[in-house]
Amino acid sequence: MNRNRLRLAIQKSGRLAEETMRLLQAMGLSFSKSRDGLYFRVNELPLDVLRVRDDDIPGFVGEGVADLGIVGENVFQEEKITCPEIGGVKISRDLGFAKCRLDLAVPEAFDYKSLQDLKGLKISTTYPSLLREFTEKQGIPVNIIEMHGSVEVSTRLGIADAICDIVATGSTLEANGLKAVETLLKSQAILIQAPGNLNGEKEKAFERFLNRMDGALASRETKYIMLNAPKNSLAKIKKLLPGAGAPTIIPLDGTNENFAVHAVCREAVFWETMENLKAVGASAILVVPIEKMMN
Ligand code: PRT
Ligand code: ZN
Repeated sequence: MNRNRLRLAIQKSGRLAEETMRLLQAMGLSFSKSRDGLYFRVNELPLDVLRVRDDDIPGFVGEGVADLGIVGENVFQEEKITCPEIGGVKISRDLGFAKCRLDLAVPEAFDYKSLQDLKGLKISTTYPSLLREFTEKQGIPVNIIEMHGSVEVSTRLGIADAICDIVATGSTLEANGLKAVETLLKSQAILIQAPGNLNGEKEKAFERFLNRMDGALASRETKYIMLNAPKNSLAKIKKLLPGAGAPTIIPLDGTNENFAVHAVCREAVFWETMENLKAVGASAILVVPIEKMMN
């Protein structure tokens, strides 16, 4: 592997893998397998992609094995507490996918009022460091049982009184007769960056990488909206367009009574927004995705 090429560590398979690849593809990147099959070479930038277990990503970036990593913030924060090398690693972007929470949960029948109720109890988790930090900060001593999977069944098995686990929709908790009572961390996929400066070539590659990533992230939410409206609706319509700068307003029929309004909306456009636009006089409303964007 050529050390003049930027290195990005991503999850090989699992909940982050697919969305991560989709983001890289949305950045216009394509890949060829290295001769030894250990990593992917990106064709468009001097960038190599290492595919590893997510738990190894913060450490690799901290030790400089990789310059960049894409990982869940929960894993990053957990590893950061135990590994001093990760101390200088920076979060450089929130990526908006793999959203979840690290929650404390107790059996449905548990009459939970406050964290005090967990004093001295057994809590099983795959995130012992975050749990220890949280309970110590709150001054609640607990007995932490570290597990490497199946945390959600540990109360039924009598291994623990409560659990501390990742929750997304909440259906796993529900299926196991548990209820969430506290949130320790809100998490999503993040781009992390090694401490220290990159040398010339890599610095340039990183800048291009970030520009493309920002473009891809922005265009994911951003929509192009077109509609027709009578003159007296224009002011109200401008106020309703979510995250739009100055829209383009074009007279439709030479009468200066009816106009076409075109705008780039930098926030999600919901059905409700369209209904509100219609209610103030807009018609023929079209919302179309933007494929690429660069500012
Ligand atoms: O093999 P490798 O070590 O790389 O992967 P992994 O098995 O350790 O992790 P993986 O692929 O399961 O998850 C990767 C990351 O996805 C996590 O670190 C989180 O940042 C994020 N993520 C997002 C989730 C979830 N959503 C999620 N729902 N990680 C785990 N879950 C599990 C959770 O542990 C629980 O068992 O799903 C269940 C809860 O889901 P709901 O929808 O029922 O609430
Ligand atoms: Zn893992």
